Order: sequence, then C-alpha cells, then structure tokens
Amino acid sequence: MSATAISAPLRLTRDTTALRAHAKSMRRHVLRMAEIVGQGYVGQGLGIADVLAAVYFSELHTRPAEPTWPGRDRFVLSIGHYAIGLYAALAEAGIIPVEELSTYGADGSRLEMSAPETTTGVEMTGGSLGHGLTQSVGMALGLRLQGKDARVFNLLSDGECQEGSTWEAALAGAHHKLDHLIAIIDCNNQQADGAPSKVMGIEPLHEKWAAFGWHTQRVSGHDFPALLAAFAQIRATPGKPHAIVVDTLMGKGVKAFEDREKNHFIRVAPEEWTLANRQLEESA
Ligand SMILES: Cc1ncc(C[n+]2csc(CCOP(=O)(O)OP(=O)(O)O)c2C)c(N)n1
Ligand SMILES: [Mg+2]
Repeated sequence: MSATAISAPLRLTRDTTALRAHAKSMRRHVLRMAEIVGQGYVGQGLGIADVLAAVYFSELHTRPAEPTWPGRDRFVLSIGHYAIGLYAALAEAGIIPVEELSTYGADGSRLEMSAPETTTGVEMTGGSLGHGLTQSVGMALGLRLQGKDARVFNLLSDGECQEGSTWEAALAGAHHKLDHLIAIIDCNNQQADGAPSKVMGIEPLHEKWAAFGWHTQRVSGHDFPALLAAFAQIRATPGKPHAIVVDTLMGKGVKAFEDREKNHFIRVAPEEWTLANRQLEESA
C-alpha cells in the first residue's frame, strides 16, 4: 500500500441519502452479528445506527487505514454494551474488516460483547458506566495542550446520566471551556431495570446540561437533517462544551424489536431472524 493510501481520510458527506444508506448497512451488520449469538444488546445497536452514521460519516476526521493517527477525532463509547453498534460503524467505515463481524462474541475474537480498547478503533474500554465523559474531558484537555485541533465525541446513554461521575466531568468540561468536546446522550427511555423515570428520574436533560454550562441541543436521533443542523450549530458555537440529547427508539428498523416492552438485553429465537431481516429490508 502506498503512503498516500495509508493516510487517506474517511470520506465525509452531508448528503442525507448517503447517510441513510450507511445507517441501513450498519443495521444489517448489527443483525448479522446478533444472529450469530442469538441474543444481546440488539435494540441499542439498531437504535443508535442513525446517530453513529451521522457522526462517523459527516463529522469524524479519521483515517481508516491508520486508526491511531494522532490528529484523529476521537469517538469515545462510554456505554460498552453498545459495542455491537460501534463495530457496525467501524466496519462500515473500513476501520475493521466487514468479514471480521462474523467472529462477534466468539472466544478469542476482538469483537467482545462489551468493547475493549485493544480492538482497533475503540478508544476506551467500556462496561463500567460513568467513565466515558471523565476520560473524554481528559482527552480533550490533552489534545488542546498538544495544540491539536481534533475533537472528542462521547456517546453516553440516559441511564449513564444516573452516574454521579458524569456530572463531575460535566462541571470540568464547562470549567475548562472544552469546545472541542461533544457529548451525545442517547435517550431511549430505557435502562437495565426499566424506564429511567421509574428507576431514578433524570429529566429535564436539556435544562440540566445547559445549567452545567454546556451548549445544549435536543433532536430526534433518527432525523438526519436535524442531526446535521445540530453539528453545524456546534461548529458555530465556540467557548463551551457541547451536548446533544438524541431521542431514539430501541430496535429502530425492526418492528418486532421496536415493539418489545423490555429491550435492554433481548433473546431472539432462531425462527425470528427471517422476520427481523425482512422487516429491516422493508423499513424506510
Ligand atoms: C457502574 C455501573 N453500574 C451498573 C452497571 C450495569 N448496567 C449495565 S447497562 C446498564 C443500563 C444503563 O442504562 P442505559 O445505557 O440507558 O441502558 P439501555 O438504554 O441500553 O437499556 C446498567 C445499569 C454498569 N455496567 N456499570
Ligand atoms: Mg437507555
């Protein structure tokens, strides 16, 4: 491979049709992985696909063949259990091979159910909630100290907003005016034990992040024009860290999964996959 090919940047686009096609392809990757193990965090992988497509393919400056390029934007997955969605994005971006997805969940595979930082393209080991934003604040500060223009995107969840360390990191981000830090909070109205409102209420999230000194927006996580507008607004707003609360539907694209009442960790019977795959193909 030539030096030019090694340094080729990931091709970014603001074309919503192209972004939608990436998201659909990522959902196919999610179903392929999930079918291998027959269970898992399938609802999260499907629900976050549009947001990940928007981040990876419209915003993230990275080099697929050179994943540790020091000048890269960082995508930090706080919520390790969303790994299936991240692997789909990494494969779609060419950062890991699509064929490798067939090893998902197998003994010895790099694609563990919760993403480890030893896997190409994974910036931090997730699993223990509440550590993603703290590490992202450190990364953003470090990049600033090094004089780099790179940005840090951190994907958190609504359940993760119940962790006190998240809010300590939010204070630090605002204190240091980390305008290269973008927190995306996936609000799917579920956590492990049910709706956050039933377990320990976190709303109003927009007001909370704004009160902590963050430039805050709230949009549908399935609306590409709104997501692109939110990212444009971020580029036009210096001096503060940024939060985007994205409202998403778990299982999005597969009606049978969307309709499940408890979607945190699902088991899917072998005979259900034909329907799931068909519903995904028929979805918008
Ligand atoms: C510090 C910590 N406490 C508890 C857990 C157990 N846990 C794993 S996922 C999860 C739910 C987190 O909420 P969210 O990400 O919103 O759940 P989802 O939307 O995926 O259902 C919990 C409590 C954990 N991983 N880490
Ligand atoms: Mg949730």
